[in-house]
Amino acid sequence: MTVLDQGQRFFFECNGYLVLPDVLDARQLDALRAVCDEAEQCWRADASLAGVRRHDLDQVMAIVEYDELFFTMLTYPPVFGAVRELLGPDISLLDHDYFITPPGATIHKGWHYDESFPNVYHPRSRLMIKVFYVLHDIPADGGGTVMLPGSHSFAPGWTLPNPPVPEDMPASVRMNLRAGCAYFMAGRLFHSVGNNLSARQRKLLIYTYGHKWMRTWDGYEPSERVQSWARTPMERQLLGLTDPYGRNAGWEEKEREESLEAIAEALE
Ligand SMILES: O=C(O)CCC(=O)C(=O)O
Repeated sequence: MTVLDQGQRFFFECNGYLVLPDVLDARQLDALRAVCDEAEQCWRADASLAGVRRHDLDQVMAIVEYDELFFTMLTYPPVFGAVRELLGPDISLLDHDYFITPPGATIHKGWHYDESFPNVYHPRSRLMIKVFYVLHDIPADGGGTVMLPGSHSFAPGWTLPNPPVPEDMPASVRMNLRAGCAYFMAGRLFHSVGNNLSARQRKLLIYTYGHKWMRTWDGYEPSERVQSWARTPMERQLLGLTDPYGRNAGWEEKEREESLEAIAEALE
């Protein structure tokens, strides 16, 4: 049985992104918000902890390091299962962050794509998928990610506009979503952070998945503590602890159940 139905699959193939509505229930949201708040406090109290500290963005880098719940969410079946279907069984983890965008944060010419490898023919390649968990409602003017649907398959050489106001990009869509939704995009999809003109902080938990033969992004190599949390072959594969060219870890009914149990335990 597949996680994505045919309509979702076609939507992703055509548009390069997909929204998964209401994948987190109230209990999961509460638990994730609580560990995010703790991580944020710890990160603010220690300037040596990695991240970006800017007027328009606080990026707590390597969020998985802060709590085992972030780690268990790596294989959250409704989302991970979908991403694995799109990337393939050699899936791995490349980076993971917690983004806090303050009210009033504006972005000038923020359009870009994450996957910029000049020797790859991108329209037919899928190297990365970035997953965003929405932890608090994002209103229409709340800085939701803006995306240009279908741009993941634009041929090399396209010169894309980069309007000063991200939302002015023609044909773009905004990820103004309610808490509990997740969305993900292909690494080559053209996108931008939106302008947060609302009075609320925008808070997102972000995981980027790639293939196990790709290197983990610098600064995201798992500590021994995080490595010790990896109990299943898939968790070890995600952390880059298996042979990059060897057999892929399984993800059958048994692994999905184990993952759900681990999440339930972490929520207790
Ligand atoms: O924060 C966002 O909405 C988008 C983040 C982004 O542009 C990125 O992670 O590459």
